[in-house]
Amino acid sequence: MFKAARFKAARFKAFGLKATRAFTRVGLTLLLVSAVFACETKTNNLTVALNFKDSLPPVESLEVGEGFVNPIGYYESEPRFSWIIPNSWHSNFQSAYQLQVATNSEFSHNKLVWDSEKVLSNETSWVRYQGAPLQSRTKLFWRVRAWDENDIASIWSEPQTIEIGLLNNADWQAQWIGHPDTALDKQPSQALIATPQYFRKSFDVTDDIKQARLYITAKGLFKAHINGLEVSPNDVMTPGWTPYDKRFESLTYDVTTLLQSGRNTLATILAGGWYSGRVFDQFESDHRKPPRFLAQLEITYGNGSTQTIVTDSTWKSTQQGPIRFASIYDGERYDQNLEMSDWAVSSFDDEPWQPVVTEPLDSSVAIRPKRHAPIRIVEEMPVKSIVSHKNNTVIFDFGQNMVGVPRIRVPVVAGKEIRVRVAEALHKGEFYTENYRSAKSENRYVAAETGTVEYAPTFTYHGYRYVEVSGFDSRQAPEKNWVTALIQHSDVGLHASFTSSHNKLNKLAENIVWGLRSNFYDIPLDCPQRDERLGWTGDAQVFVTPSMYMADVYGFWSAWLQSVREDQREDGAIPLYVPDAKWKIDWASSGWGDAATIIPWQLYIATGDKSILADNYDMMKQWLEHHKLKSKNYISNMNTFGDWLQPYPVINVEGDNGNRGNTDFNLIGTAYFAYSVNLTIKAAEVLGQTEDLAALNDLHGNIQQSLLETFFDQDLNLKKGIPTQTTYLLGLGYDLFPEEKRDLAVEKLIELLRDADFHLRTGFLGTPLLSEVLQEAGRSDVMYDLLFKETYPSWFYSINNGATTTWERWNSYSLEDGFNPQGMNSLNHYAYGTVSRWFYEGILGITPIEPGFKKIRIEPQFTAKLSRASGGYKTPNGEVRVDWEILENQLTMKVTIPKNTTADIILAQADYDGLLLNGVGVKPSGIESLPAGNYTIVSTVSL
Ligand code: RAM
Repeated sequence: MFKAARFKAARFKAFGLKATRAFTRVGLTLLLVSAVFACETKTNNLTVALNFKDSLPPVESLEVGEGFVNPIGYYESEPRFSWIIPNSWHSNFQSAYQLQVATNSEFSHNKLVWDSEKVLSNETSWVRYQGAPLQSRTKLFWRVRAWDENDIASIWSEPQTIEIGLLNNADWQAQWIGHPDTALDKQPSQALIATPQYFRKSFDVTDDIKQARLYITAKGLFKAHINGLEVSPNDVMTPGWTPYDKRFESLTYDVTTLLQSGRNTLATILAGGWYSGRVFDQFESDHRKPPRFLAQLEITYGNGSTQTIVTDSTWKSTQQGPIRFASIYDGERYDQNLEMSDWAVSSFDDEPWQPVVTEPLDSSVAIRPKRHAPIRIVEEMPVKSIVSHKNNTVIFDFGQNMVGVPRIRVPVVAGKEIRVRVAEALHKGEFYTENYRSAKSENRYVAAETGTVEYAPTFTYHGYRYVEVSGFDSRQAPEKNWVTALIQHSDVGLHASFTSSHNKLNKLAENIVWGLRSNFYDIPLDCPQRDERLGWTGDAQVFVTPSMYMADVYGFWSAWLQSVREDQREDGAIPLYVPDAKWKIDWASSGWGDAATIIPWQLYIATGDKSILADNYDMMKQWLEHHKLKSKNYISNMNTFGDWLQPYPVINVEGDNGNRGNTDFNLIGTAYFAYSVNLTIKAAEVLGQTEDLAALNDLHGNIQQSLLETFFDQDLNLKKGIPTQTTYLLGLGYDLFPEEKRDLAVEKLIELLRDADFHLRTGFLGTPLLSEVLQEAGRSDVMYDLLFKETYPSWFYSINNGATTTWERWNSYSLEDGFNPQGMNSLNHYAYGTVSRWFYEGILGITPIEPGFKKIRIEPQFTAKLSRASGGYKTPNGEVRVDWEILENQLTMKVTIPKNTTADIILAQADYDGLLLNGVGVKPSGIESLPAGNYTIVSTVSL
């Protein structure tokens, strides 16, 4: 329940009392006045609010589900609604809300579908709709008003809309269609399957259109056109990647304005993508599934009648279009000679095209609305410099490693082939693609006429910084504007804002954001460039919280978790990467499969949305069953990738490449077993699954005891194997040592760090734990030492060697020697970017005390190494910001706390005797439970 009294600002008290009385007295009249008032506020919100004492300005940032604004094609039949309290409220807290959902925007009484009535609650996020479940295509309006702690109501928000997508397979009258030559009984070759298919269908529009929706998806990738125009030019690689044996995502487009009266044409290009191209496997022969296309265009006329155009046997198709070949890993081939001008408009003669083959929908494979933003072209980047030009080959440098496709605009000679290759880095000055392994990542364009062509591939993507173009008209001198990078990623809002007084630290922060941007490509990828690009679960679990600080990625992660659930095996095993239809590697790994418990829990902490736990709770429990299956006497024997890519591994077995590091595998497995049980206990508590608690608590106790007895002596020395930094990080980070031995464990860790001259000896699993463990132990000084190290292995080592993204290995590359010759070596892996979490939680000191940042702790870790740090985090309640500056031990810190939250500010290094909060002296306890507002703190600090 809401406890506002303590924070009530005295100066608004009288106002509040008057208003409350007024509200009860005038009741309905006030509602009517509010409605009139709502119109007026459009012109002058604040002035009107001040004049009209009984109403507060409306709530803001109204969203459906994970950040959708007025969505069409929405995926839930019982949506969740969220809003935030605006800064223009004088008061700080919500004490109640009312949410209405209606079939008209006037919210007339007889049109209400659901009215929550006034609910006494401070909740502003994830409020679940409780009316009758919404059906496919339903279009509704919703609005919210809220009351503050003085029971003064806001006016209603502007009406918002929500439209449901096609929720069931039964909603589809369409059938899958394909080019007849690709029919399975014709045993199509791999080459034929990799040749894009073109489809078209013309139809008449007979009346004035009120609304038209295109529901669309593919087994493969599609690019749709209506009357020659692309339906959604910026959406690429749709529908995206899900476990295709379980589910495809459909997209919904509003195409009302693309249609015209009379003859219209719906047309599409279809390619194999992740469905039937090469994915991880080395041999193309493994992929013989022909791509298929599915679309349903639903037109509603002004007179209420409807018309539906579906993919069926009346469509025509060809494989003789200009895109001759398309592959995620290998790039695209385009032949200008085969261009079919106007192929997507009604006047085109499709006589030579063939009727398609059709396939019915498979009832065991769901088609569901896409539940997160598609990959889009989000930015165009110009070339920074031309690196070299010799023998009709030119190399362009964008100055930034990133992901997407290059668009070329180059002079060509008829009959010649232009070759466009990409690379992440140069090796000793030469174009280097070895680290792409078998991925050819090459686009070819055959020119039909001499002149200038513009071309960007449609059905592939690359991770790159450099572009090499050859075969152009050699009479022309290359210019920088010949190439533009079309940057693509899942269209998540970016709000990483950390900066400091230290340039290298800022560069590191920037590189980490590029790591995120490069690898959030419909699913969380390990890397975006070589013949891999998979949803590796271990990388994902370490990066989930850091990513939440930098971008609006809740929808991205919750969508991917659905795929993880779908791919969980009967014995509870979680695949090494998701989607994973193949299970080529038939085992689960500790630290990787634990994504099943860690990601839901971390998302719950960041958002406060219990449904993420409810949706995944069964998966979490099933994963524990798998842990049990792989352990004996509570000691795990599960396979593991270990502390992946730990530097300086001691290699005991000949032929071992040392990638898995030296932390004992069973210790890692047992620590993750315990941690996963611990998180499941917490989830059970939140969800009220009390019947599970006794057994889970017992299990946790037993694992912890066995772990201590098996691996450690009384003084926490490791009984066998090599003690590593990660050994103690796991014990401390996952709370496995008894309370009275934590200090001892910290000493052991620091001893090991000192042995390494305060350099890292940690891989994927250990590295993310360092900051949290050291800060909690009061040793942020050590964390700063590690963070500011310049030499290998350290974060700044990569910066010193020209990195523009985070690397897979601590020594992936050096300016002097070029690429590390080890085979597996990407320059764009986000795993070591987990340290960004500490920029927000440590350097700025922003952490949630309560899930969803309802209560916030602000505990910045000051250091003599930095004179300034600033940044913010977009919590579900609004932005919390911290800016601090220290000049000669004099701290000035500005803090912004969002409405409807409170914050405790803890300044361990401050001298409280002279501390001023907004000019007033306070005791340390005086900086607790601060309500929303802007604060300035001045104090001397000892560093
Ligand atoms: C590599 C991937 C990934 C890692 C696995 C174990 O191939 O790139 O980052 O999680 O191996």
